[in-house]
Order: sequence, then C-alpha cells, then structure tokens
Amino acid sequence: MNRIEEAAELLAPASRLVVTTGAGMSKESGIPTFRDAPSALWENFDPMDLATREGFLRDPALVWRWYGDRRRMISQARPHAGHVAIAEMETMFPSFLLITQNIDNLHRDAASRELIEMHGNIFRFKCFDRDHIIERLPETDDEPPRCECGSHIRPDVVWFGEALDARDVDRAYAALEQCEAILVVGTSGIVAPVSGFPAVAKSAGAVVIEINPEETPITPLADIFIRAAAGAALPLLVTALGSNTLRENDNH
Ligand code: BJW
Repeated sequence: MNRIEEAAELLAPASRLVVTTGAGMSKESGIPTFRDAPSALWENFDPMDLATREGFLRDPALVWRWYGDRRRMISQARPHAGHVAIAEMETMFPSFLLITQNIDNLHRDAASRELIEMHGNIFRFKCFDRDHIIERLPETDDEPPRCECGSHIRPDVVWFGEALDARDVDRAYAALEQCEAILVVGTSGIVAPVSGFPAVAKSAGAVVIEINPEETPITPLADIFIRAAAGAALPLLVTALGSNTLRENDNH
C-alpha cells in the first residue's frame, strides 16, 4: 500500500477533518513561496522591511508597491487540481474546516467555503491607524492612498508581530481540539501561531498527515508524511478516499 492509500485509510473513518495550507499550496498556480530558493519572495526582500508595521512606517510607498505587484501577479493565478481536491473533501466529511495562511483567494475560487484566512487577504484593505476595513480605494495616485481619517491605507494582511483576528483564532482552536484528523499541506511550519496547530490537534488525539516535497518541523509529528507536491497528491488522496468510503459502505 502506498502512502496516499495509507492516508486515505486513516482519514476515511474520521468525521471531523481540519486542513491547513501554506504558500506551497499555491506554488503550482504560479505564486512564489516565501522561503523556497531561488524564486522565494524573501530571497530578494527583507521580511522586516515589507511585512511589519515598522517597515511600513519606514517606507509606506515601497510596501504599497510591493503588495500592488503581488496583487497583480496573484490576480492572474487560477486554482489547481489540489485546490479543487480540498474543496471536494469539504463535501466528504460531516465536519470540515480549512485553515489557510494564504492571502490569495485561490481556495475560495476553487469553491472552499468552510475557510479561515489566518493571515488576511491581499484583495482587502484597511486603515493603518485604526484598522477599519476600506470598502473602496480612493481614486488617487498617492502610494499608499489615505483613508478619510488621514491615515495611510494598507493591505488587510497579518504582518510579523501583529495579532491574528481573535475570532479566527478561537474558531481554529475549537476545531483543532475536536478534530480526528489534520492534513497539513505546503507550509514550512515555522510561522506561529499556525506552525503550532498540528501539535495542538495531535495532543487532542488527531491523526496528522503532511503533504510537502520537503521535510519540515511538523514532519516528526506526522503519522504519515507524503513527500509530494500538493497538485499531484491531493487529487489522488480524494480518489483514494472515495474508494475507501465505497468499500466501507459495502461492508455495512
Ligand atoms: C510545497 C510545494 C508544492 C513547495 N506542494 N508544498 C520574534 C519577533 C517578532 C515576532 C516573533 C518572534 N518570534 C516569533 C514571533 C512570532 C512570529 C513568527 O512566528 N515568526 C517566525 C518567523 C519565528 N509570528 C507572528 O508574528 C504572527 N503573530 C503572532 O504570533 O502574534 C502574537 C505575537 C506577536 C509578537 C511576538 C510574539 C507573538 C503573525 C505572523 C504573520 C505572518 N505573515 C506572513 C505575511 C502575510 C502577508 C503576505 O503574504 O505578505 O505570512 S509571513 C509569511 O510566512 C506569510 C505566510 O503565510 C507565512 C508562512 O509561510 P509558509 O506558508 O509556511 O510558506 P514558506 O514559503 O515558508 O514555505 C512553503 C512550503 O511549501 C515549504 O515547506 C515547501 O517545501 C513547500 N512546498 N512547493 C506542497 N508544490
């Protein structure tokens, strides 16, 4: 039996599944990851300049332009077969939650609905000083534009040193503490708090399955590690899950 069939056997009896995804999930849609050389976003840029409040205060135009370039690139990207497979999984488990660190809308475009975007969304904007959501960007050449209250406008994403949305965090922990299985896809597993989610689920008794072409700090926790790209492994996993469910139904 191969790793994917083994994973499907472990997942099939579960009624509560949590899936977490990171930048590797979007790589096959053409979006670079943060830390995979040589195309990594952080290869040529310092995260402290571009993804912190301090960096934004130092050079708001630089940060605004960097996010604008990424937004244009991301808006050309389409979900791949792995995104579609995760959306299908949502229909296969009575309780399902997808927790993504990605800000790119690809899970939504693939029809995932039970979804938390832990690090925000690059297509939303908020006020830097007061955090309120900006529904419509003002028409101006200013980089960044300013909100009615005078503050700069920034992307509604979570930067280093910032707190994640408390409701999202609570919903994530509630699901992690109750799930019977967690599937971790395409994350380096080093950015807190999401990096700790597999351990939380494991301590609550869940099976941990990881899909990644490389080992990560999560791998030692994993009951099954599938060394593969998301776009290749996830559709196979969904097919194997379908066969397993059919077999279980035949046996009843
Ligand atoms: C494939 C694949 C394929 C390749 N298929 N896989 C000291 C000072 C200040 C803060 C801290 C500190 N020490 C710790 C902290 C906390 C900090 C943190 O964890 N830092 C670590 C780096 C040490 N975390 C935070 O600050 C968070 N907030 C927080 O904790 O609040 C409380 C607190 C505050 C202050 C102090 C202490 C506590 C917020 C984190 C926000 C992260 N934001 C970013 C940017 C989002 C916006 C944007 O996109 O610009 O989120 S950083 C970046 O990293 C992005 C990602 O979501 C995140 C995770 O990256 P990910 O997804 O793992 O991507 P990669 O590139 O690292 O890995 C890709 C993986 O895919 C690899 O494993 C590949 O092998 C694999 N792969 N191809 C499947 N085809």
